[in-house]
Amino acid sequence: MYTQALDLPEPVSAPANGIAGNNVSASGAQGAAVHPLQAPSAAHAAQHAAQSARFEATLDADGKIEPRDFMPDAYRKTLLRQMSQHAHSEIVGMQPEGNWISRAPSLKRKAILLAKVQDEGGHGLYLYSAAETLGTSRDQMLDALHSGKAKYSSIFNYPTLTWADVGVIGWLVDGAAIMNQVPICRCSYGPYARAMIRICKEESFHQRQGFESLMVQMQGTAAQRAMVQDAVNRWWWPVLAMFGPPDADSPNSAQGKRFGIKRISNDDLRQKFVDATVPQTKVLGVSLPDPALQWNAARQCHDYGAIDWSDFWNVVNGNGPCNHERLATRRKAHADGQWVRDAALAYAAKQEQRSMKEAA
Ligand code: BYC
Repeated sequence: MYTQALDLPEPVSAPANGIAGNNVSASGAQGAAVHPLQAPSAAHAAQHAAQSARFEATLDADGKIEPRDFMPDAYRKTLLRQMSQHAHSEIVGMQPEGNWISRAPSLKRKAILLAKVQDEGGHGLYLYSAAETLGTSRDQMLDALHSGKAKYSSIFNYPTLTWADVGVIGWLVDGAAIMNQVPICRCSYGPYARAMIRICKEESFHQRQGFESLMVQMQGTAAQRAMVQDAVNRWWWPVLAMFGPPDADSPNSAQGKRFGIKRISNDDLRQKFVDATVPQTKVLGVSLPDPALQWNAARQCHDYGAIDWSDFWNVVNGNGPCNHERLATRRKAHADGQWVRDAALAYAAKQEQRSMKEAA
């Protein structure tokens, strides 16, 4: 779907202004390499200034930065942080719904759920591949996840207590994910933007299947309707928090916007999500657990109640209801898959030996 060169250029030493970069221009042309121990020369400083100017001009023109282009360290770091967190969220996000594959109420629902959970795994793989183009290996990213250093979305640390939770995750969690991720299709980093196009198409199917599953349950018995309402009540506030802290408390937003990675702010996305969801609740016949929720004619959008940010930070800091379980399951899955990685490496080594023998 998207290709990206992994043969990243050698980094050059940090110039006098302390911003290290690689020696490839925004147009992909190779610049003059500078030895790491050599003092930054005037020529090097000029080269760096030209590269930075081309980088800024690409951003101003809404162009794409590609893996072999020059990029400032701060850009690389910001992207790696967000893309790796995003990839981790996708693979940890397989767990809450994965728990229901063996308990799906019909063969049809089981097949849909299997496909959805597999899709999430696939999204993680696209995103790890895209993030690797920034020069950090998948192993390094996974180590950061497994050691508890890396973040993943808060939303996956809540339990899935009933079958209705699976529908609500599709409807609300994937719905929120689409709201957040469609603007990322236009982000300035080529591999991330291209990966997001396919991911968003799949998320759209995920959201629809969740809504359809809930529609069927809402046409069932009173107990089924109560189960759906209970799931909506439990997921609504964590889903709103999923968009991230309020803009005023979002330390990464300014830089994300300047770099063309973040196109719409946390609060604006949250507002768009509330406004899109309220009419859907009417079709479904559920209510949202927020007495303050009401249409504001002056603002032409909904007012909603205060989010409990202490709960959000508690979860982000590792103390949510399922953080320990999610991480333990992830570590075990990784350890259980060691034999697959070993087998793949052994096979690749054998193939290489064979082709070398043939070439000799
Ligand atoms: N959970 O300055 P801010 C899916 C952190 S999975 C945890 O606003 P930023 C799916 C944030 O990282 C899709 N942490 O940050 C899968 C930062 O900490 P650091 C998940 C959060 O980056 C399976 C700090 O709070 N989506 O769709 O400007 C089944 C301050 O925040 C969260 C993505 O990953 C959170 N919710 O904005 C179903 C989308 N929110 O890094 C569905 C890509 C904030 O400074 N990511 N933090 O230590 C983004 O768009 C942005 O990174 C965020 C945060 C909007 C999440």
